[in-house]
Amino acid sequence: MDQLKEKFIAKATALGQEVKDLLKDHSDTQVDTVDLSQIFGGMRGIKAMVWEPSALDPQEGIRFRGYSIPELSKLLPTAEGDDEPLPEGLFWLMLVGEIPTSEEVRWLTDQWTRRSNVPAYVFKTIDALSVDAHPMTQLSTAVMAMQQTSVFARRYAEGMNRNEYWDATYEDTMNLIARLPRVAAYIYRRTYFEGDHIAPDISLDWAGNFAHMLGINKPDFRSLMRLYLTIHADHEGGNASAHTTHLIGSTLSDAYLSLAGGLNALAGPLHGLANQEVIKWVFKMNDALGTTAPTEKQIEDYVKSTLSAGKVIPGYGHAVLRKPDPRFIAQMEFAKKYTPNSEIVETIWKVFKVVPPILESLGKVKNPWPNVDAHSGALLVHYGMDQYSFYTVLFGVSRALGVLSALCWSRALSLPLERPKSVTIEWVQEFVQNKNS
Ligand code: CMX
Repeated sequence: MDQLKEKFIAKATALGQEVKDLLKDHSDTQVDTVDLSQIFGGMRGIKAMVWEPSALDPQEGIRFRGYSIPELSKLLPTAEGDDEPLPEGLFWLMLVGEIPTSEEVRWLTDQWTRRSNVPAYVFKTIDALSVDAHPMTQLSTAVMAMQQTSVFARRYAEGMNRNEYWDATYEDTMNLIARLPRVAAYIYRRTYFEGDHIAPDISLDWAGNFAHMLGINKPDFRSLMRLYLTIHADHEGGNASAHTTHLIGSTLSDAYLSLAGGLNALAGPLHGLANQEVIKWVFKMNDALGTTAPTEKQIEDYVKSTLSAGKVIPGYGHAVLRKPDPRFIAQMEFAKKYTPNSEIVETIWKVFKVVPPILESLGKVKNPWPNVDAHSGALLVHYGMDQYSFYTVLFGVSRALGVLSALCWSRALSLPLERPKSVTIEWVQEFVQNKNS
């Protein structure tokens, strides 16, 4: 058994016992009540699932196993000569709850390199789609195509003992994460560079090799990919991509089927697709104004025209956060260090000044501050990646780290089929009437 797997099952067995003991004495303990507004309002804030890799505080933002992003920037191992954290380190932390050593991270990079071979038919499946198919459609199709290599599905069909579910899920998780950069880079080069593909460089780390295969060979872009793929990895369990992955996984669908569903949720404009919408919106604004450096006043007028056309300002607002997203701030810090005087970044910073007071003045927006998607596109454009319809694929590659480490936990803790209760509006009306009579 490999070192990470061994560490994981030791932790999971111990925690599994703690959960059993807890439930033995406290299974009836009430945690929260549910309001009617939550039943109609997208189940906001209802505590109804467990999720080990990360937790989200409305004021502080995300913490991965208790660590904030600034803390992780200092603690996680980096590539030689780079300051940005390696996503391998975050995956290790999310899976077993410990900050890995540099040696452990090197081992994980090596594991993922060894497991990164993508079967030829996956590329053929992608090629069967129109080059105009949205890159997220191409990505989730490719993940579905890889499902036939699922270790879990094969072993389940052979009659696997339920005590081994976690083991097969771990294998799928490692294989799938290892292959994603190759698949995503293939989609990028096929869609925008007429299929001029770039062979992997196995001397590089997971994110560095991804940057290389995308064809942007600036050292700073590799640093950006390491940071990007780290900070987008997880945002607790209730967000749409995480929850979808969890829900599908709860039926014992394997990691491929579960992640493909999660990616489809990420592809919605209220979720991960917002990163493309932000840059699309900025480009449209610049076109309309005939400038690449709009003033704050010009931005203000454009924001107001967007709102009066009945549209949202992409990259702003959040279902949980009530402060500027620390993932936005982390990208801002990166930009200050690596991309001073970038016109597009300057525009994003002006938007950051202009939008919150306008949203606040509407009186209904619960969080007027920027989320993760408000900044990422500007950095990508700065490094030459202006094909914004690809951006959510980058988010998806990163999101796999969090949702699949959570899937390993779901299988190790034997979490059951998810099956909440729905009610009809008539039921609600009668319930309210009876309660008040
Ligand atoms: N621009 C304009 N109006 C906004 C807004 C924005 N950025 N954010 C929220 N509002 C509006 C809502 O549409 C809602 O209006 P109605 O009551 O008329 O329907 C009202 O303010 C209240 O919404 P809320 O409770 O503040 O926000 P929700 O929890 O319902 O929605 C979110 C959260 C993210 C969907 C919303 O803020 C939004 O649409 N933002 C723009 C899209 C975006 O950036 N999504 C990415 C989120 C991060 C991610 O998942 O990647």
